[in-house]
Order: sequence, then C-alpha cells, then structure tokens
Amino acid sequence: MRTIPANPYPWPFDGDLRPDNTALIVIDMQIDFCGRGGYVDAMGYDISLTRAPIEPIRAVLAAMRGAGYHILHTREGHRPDLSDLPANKRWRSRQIGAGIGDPGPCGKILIRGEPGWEIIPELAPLPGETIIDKPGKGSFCATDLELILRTRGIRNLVLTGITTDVCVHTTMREANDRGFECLLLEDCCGATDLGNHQAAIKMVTMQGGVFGVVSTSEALLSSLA
Ligand code: C5J
Repeated sequence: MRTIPANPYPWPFDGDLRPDNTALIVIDMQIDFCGRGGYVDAMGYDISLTRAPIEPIRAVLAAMRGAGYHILHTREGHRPDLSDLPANKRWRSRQIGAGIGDPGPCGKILIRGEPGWEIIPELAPLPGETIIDKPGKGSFCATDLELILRTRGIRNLVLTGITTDVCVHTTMREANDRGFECLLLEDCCGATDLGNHQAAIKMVTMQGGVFGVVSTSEALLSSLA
C-alpha cells in the first residue's frame, strides 16, 4: 500500500502504486507550445506561463525514470499534407495569426517533422520511451495510446505538460472515462492564461475528484524517495 498526498484524496484510490502499473505522461512539451517563435508565441501569448513547468517536470522525469516507472511523451502535430487537419482548426488558427501549416520562424506551424514540433531539448525523450503523435487535443483521439497502456498493464497515470486547460485536461478526461486513475501535478502544467490554469486545476477536484486528483511535484518526489 503506497499513496501520494493529493487533493481531494490520497492517490491512487486503492494504494496500488507500482512502477509497473503506473506511467508518467509528458504532454506536448514542444517548441510550438513553449518556445520562442512557436505556435503559442505566434498567437501572442506569454510563453513564460507555458515554460514554467519545465524544471518541475525535469525533476519528476528524472525521479520516475530512476525508479523504473513507464514514461510516455506526446506531441501535437499534423501530417505535412494536412490530411488530418480539420478545416475548422486551420481556419480558427489563421484567425488568430498562427495558421497551422503556415510557415513561421520555427518552420510550418504544428507540422510533424518541423523544428517547432520537436520536444524541447530539456525534456527530450530517451531511447525506448514511448512517443504518441496526436492530431488533436486529447491523447487518446486517433492514437494507439489506450492499446499501449492496456498491453503494458498500466492503470495509474501521472499527468504533466501543456496546456493545463486544453491538451492536459482533455487527456485527463479521456483517461478518467476509460477507467484510468489520474494524478495531475499542478506545478508541472501551464496554460496560456493563469486564470484558466487555476480553473482547470479546481475542476479536477470537484465532486470528490471527478477527473482524478491534484498534487505537486514536491509531494510526489518526497513520496517516491
Ligand atoms: C493547444 C495544447 N492548446 N497542447 N494544445 O492547442 O494544449
């Protein structure tokens, strides 16, 4: 029996926390979301908010790697021929001055293989770590994530990355609906708006933990030590 202090309940609910049934997911820590000249920067948002989780994630990644937990990374991006880019997503992004598929300082925005689509070097995946390429916000939509988790017997998910209110939240909701036991590390996430980040954190804790629980990197690191 092992748990991590969290809000609104010690996680996981049944104390079954082991490296073989638990994964760390690092969501979309790409240049497009937290680098100069990337998608979020082009939209005019403050990238210090999306860069804030880099160091806390780095610490959690090192500890969970060292303890033998499963590690997964996701990347949002579209095929170079744009065949998986819905017309309304392209239209909406162009309206705000950061057209997905259009050229920018980091190559074509949110396109697989372009410099801006790469995971930032500070959090680069190690050989053998799973990378999920996703065309949408949720990591389960049009990917093999669920198959990989079930095949490996992973039941508990530690969620980190950006953005709290969009890709992280969508992934957490998808995971919770599928029966995965989710922990969100609040200092390991960031949004393009601080109020949205805080609201997204609060939403998780309603109804006794409607999507899972919230904790911090410090609480997780001291529990794993
Ligand atoms: C967005 C994400 N915001 N990773 N993607 O479009 O949150």
